[in-house]
Amino acid sequence: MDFSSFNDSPAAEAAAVLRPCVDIDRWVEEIVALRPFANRGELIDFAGRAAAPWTTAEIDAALAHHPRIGERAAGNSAEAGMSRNEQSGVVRSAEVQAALDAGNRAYEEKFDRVFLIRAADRSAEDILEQLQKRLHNSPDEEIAVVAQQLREIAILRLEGVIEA
Ligand code: 2AL
Repeated sequence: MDFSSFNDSPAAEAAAVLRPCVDIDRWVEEIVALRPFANRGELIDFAGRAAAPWTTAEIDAALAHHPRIGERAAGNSAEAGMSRNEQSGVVRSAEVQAALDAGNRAYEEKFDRVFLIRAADRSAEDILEQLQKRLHNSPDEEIAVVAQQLREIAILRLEGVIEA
């Protein structure tokens, strides 16, 4: 959708564009309600600040949509397509894949949620390094990192769906 259509479209249509970026109601609703934005940059800036901080419950609900790193999202929803696209650049050797699998398991055991990282523009080695580092975080430290990663993914997706 182009920027001016996003500004002018009915609320439900604008919300439908935002929701696959991150499925957090408050985020979607705050952005929809603040339209019209003066320009695309203002929309993106506001989207980065909206509904901050997210609650842990909101983050956990949004995370349920994200496949593990190394797993291909199934289906033809907008969200699944975005996820496949983000992970498409993460090329890995069997050795790195095995380490990612073990790291994902350790992470889920410790934090009881899927390890989330902005995959776009990251190598498999970088993701593995971040995963191993984040395993040492306390739950409070880690939820702040997850919120930031979710925000980065949402903004990249938003930049992809709102054309200039
Ligand atoms: C993902 C995903 O689907 N896209 C992305 O950037 N990261 N998943 C994940 N577990 O980090």
